[in-house]
Amino acid sequence: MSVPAFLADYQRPVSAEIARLIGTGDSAVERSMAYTALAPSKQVRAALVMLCAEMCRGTAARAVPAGAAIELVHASSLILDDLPSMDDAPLRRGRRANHLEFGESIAILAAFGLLNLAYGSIARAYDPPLASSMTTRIAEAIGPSGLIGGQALDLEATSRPIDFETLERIHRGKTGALFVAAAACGALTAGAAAEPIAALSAYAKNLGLAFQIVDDLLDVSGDPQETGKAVRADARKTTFVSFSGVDGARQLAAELCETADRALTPFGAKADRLRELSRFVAARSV
Ligand code: GRG
Repeated sequence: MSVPAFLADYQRPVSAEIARLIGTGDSAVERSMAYTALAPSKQVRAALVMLCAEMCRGTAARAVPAGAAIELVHASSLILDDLPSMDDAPLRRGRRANHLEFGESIAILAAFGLLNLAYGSIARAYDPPLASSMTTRIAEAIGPSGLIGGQALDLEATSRPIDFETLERIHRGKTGALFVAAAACGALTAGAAAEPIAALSAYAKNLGLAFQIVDDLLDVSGDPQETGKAVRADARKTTFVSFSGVDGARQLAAELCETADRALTPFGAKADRLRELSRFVAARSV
């Protein structure tokens, strides 16, 4: 299944904001930042930010800086994930990995540059109390109980067998945490109360894990022309597919998307785009 048509409406302003933040790219590190952050991608996480803002009577326009910041964090994590000391991946977003193009030192600096752009842009775009709530959520999502913790566990797991609970913990951290931060930040830009933030976070938590399970499926059977990544890059790892088989993993992703959709009940028909997003996540080929 290809991306929902409405994603393009969210991608355009987010890409423009990212380009504006990175600037003209005169230095190698800026070119390296732009190379990954502006490469063709789905920008699902930014769309989640903006859709969640709209869910809480906010506007997509006001959520653009938050969406761009979440995508900058995601791009930073992709550069780090591909490094030789991490997943050692050659291809990303249909291009040679950042470190192969710019060298490892510049790639690492570019990843830190993208993170700092993300925090700085939120601090400038929103009033201090809101900026503080959002940066707290993002910092928690990146930290030892989120992306960094998940990645560390993942690296340990390449040298030993792991159980299903550990596999789930790895990916709730590596992938799920940023989805949850995206949903919460979107809702926060709309001044949402705790209850809708909790419902949208529950949606995003399940969607994020489903997204990762389908990522594992695409690693086995995806088309590199569509995914922009090498296939069987995870052959050495325990994945949802090696654990549950292709059919089992597909079933699990579908169930998580159904659970995600149940969290949308309070929003009624207003949440139809989020339901379309979960249908896409369950069946995506990109
Ligand atoms: C300090 C930010 C930071 C991270 C350090 C390296 C690391 C810890 C974490 C790695 C997290 C990671 C890359 C998880 C994989 C998530 C995933 C499924 C990526 C693919 O996402 P898509 O399909 O890709 O949305 P596009 O290219 O469309 O954005």
